[in-house]
Amino acid sequence: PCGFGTRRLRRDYFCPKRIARWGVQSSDGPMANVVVIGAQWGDEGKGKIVDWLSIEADVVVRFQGGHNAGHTLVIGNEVYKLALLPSGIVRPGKLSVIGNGVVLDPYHLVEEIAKLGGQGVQISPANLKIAENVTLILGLHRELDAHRESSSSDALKIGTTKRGIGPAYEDKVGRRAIRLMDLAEPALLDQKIARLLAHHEPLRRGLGLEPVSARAIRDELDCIAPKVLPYMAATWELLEEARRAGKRILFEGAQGALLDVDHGTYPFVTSSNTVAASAATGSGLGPKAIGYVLGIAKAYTTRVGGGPFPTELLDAIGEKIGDRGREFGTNTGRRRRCGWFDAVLVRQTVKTSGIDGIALTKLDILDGFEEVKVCTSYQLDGQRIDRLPASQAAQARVEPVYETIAGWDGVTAGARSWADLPAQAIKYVRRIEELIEAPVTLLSTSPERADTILVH
Ligand code: 2SA
Ligand code: MG
Repeated sequence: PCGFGTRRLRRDYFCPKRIARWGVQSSDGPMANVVVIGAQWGDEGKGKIVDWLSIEADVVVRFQGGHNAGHTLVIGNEVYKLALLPSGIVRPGKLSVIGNGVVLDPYHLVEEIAKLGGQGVQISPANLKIAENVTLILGLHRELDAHRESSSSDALKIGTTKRGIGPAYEDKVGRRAIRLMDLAEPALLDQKIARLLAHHEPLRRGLGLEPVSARAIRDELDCIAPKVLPYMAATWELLEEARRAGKRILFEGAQGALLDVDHGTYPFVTSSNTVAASAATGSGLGPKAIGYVLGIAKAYTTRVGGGPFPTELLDAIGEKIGDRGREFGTNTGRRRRCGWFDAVLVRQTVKTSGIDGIALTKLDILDGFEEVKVCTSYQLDGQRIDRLPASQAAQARVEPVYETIAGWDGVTAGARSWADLPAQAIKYVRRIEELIEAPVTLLSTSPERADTILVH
C-alpha cells in the first residue's frame, strides 16, 4: 500500500513475464484511460513510458503541442523519432489520433509520415485520424517564431523550437486560424486567408519582414490539402465511441507541466496547456474519460530554453549529469540545463495536474554520486516558501533550500526489481515520494523497456 489516495496502477497488468502491461484501478473498479504528462520542463523520458503503456492501449491520442515534441522509441533494432505523430503509430493494430488541441504543420506531417514509411511503418487513414478542427501551422508562423527568437535580447529569449507553435496558437485564440476542415471548403478559403493576413500584414511590416501574398498561401494549401485531408475525422466522436466500447485510450502529453501556458514559468513556457486536464479539452472528451494521471519525472531536473531554474547547477556536477544523462534535445539537439531534483516544483505539478502516480526516470544517472541533493523549499526575500511564486521576478529570485542525501555505491542501472536497488537509492526514492506527496509507481532504470520497476 502506498498510502497516497485510492488510485493505483494494477499490479496484475504489470506482471514481470508480460513486462509491459496496462491498467489502473480505483476503489470503484478498473479505469482504462491513462494520461501521461511530463511533471517537469519536458524531456522526462515520456517516450519510453508511453511506448511501454501503448502496447496495451487501443488508441493513442496527442492532445496539445505540435512538432515541438520529441519522443524517441527504441523497438528491437529500430529507433523511431517522433515529433508530431502519437507513439502508437509504430505499433500495428492501434488507432492514433491527433486531437483538436494540437497545432498541426501539414508539411511536417507529410514528411514525418514519409520518414516512418521508409522505416517500414504503415500509416494510412485506417490507423491515423486527425481532428477536423485542428489548427494549422503555416510558413508565416514558423517565420514569425524564428524572427522573434533571433531578434530578442538574451534575457527575453524564450528559446522556442522555432517551429511556429506560439504564433499558431495565437491565431487560434485570435479566431483567425486556418483549420484542417477549411481545406475541404475551397470556396471559403480565400476569405479565411484574408482574415489571417489582415492581422499578419501590419505585424510583418512592423517587424521588417517581407510581405506574404494571399495567392502564395492559397497555392501552398491547395497543394498540401489532398495529402492531409484523407486523415480528417470527427475525432471527438471516434474517441467517445471507443471509450463506450471499453477501448483503452492513452493520452500522450508533450513537453511538461512547468511549460504550461497557465501554470508554468510564464512567459518562459510553450503556448499550450500541458497539464493533464488538457487531455480532455484537446481531444473533445469529458474530464471523466480520464482514469489515471501518470506524471513522468526525472530523478534530477533539466530544462531547455530560457527561464527560471532554481536548482540549476552551473558547475562540474551539472555538467556531469548532462554528460551521463546525454541531455540533448531529441529534435533540436540543444544542450539541456541540468540541476538537482526540485521537489517543490514536482509537488506543485502533482497538484495542478492531479497526478495519481509518478514514473521516476533516469535514477541510474545519479549512480556513484557521493551525495545527492533535493530541493525541499525555497527561500524568498528572507522567507521560507513551499511553492513556486507566480511572479516572474520572484521566480528568478528564489533560492533553493536543499536536503542532502548520501549517494549509493551500487548500480541502479538496469535494475528490474526493487530488491536490486541499493538501500540508499530506495531511501532517495522514498524521500522524493514524501516530498512530492505522490507515490512513485514506476521506476525506470535504463532506456530499455524491460528495465522498469513497478513499485506499488
Ligand atoms: P515552443 O517551441 O514555443 O514550444 O517553445 C517554448 C518553450 O517550450 C520549450 N519546449 C520544450 N522543452 C523541452 N522539450 C521539448 N520538446 C522536445 C523534446 C525538444 C527538443 O521533447 O525533446 O527536441 O529539443 C520542448 N518543446 C518546447 C522550449 O524549449 C521553450 O522553452
Ligand atoms: Mg523529449
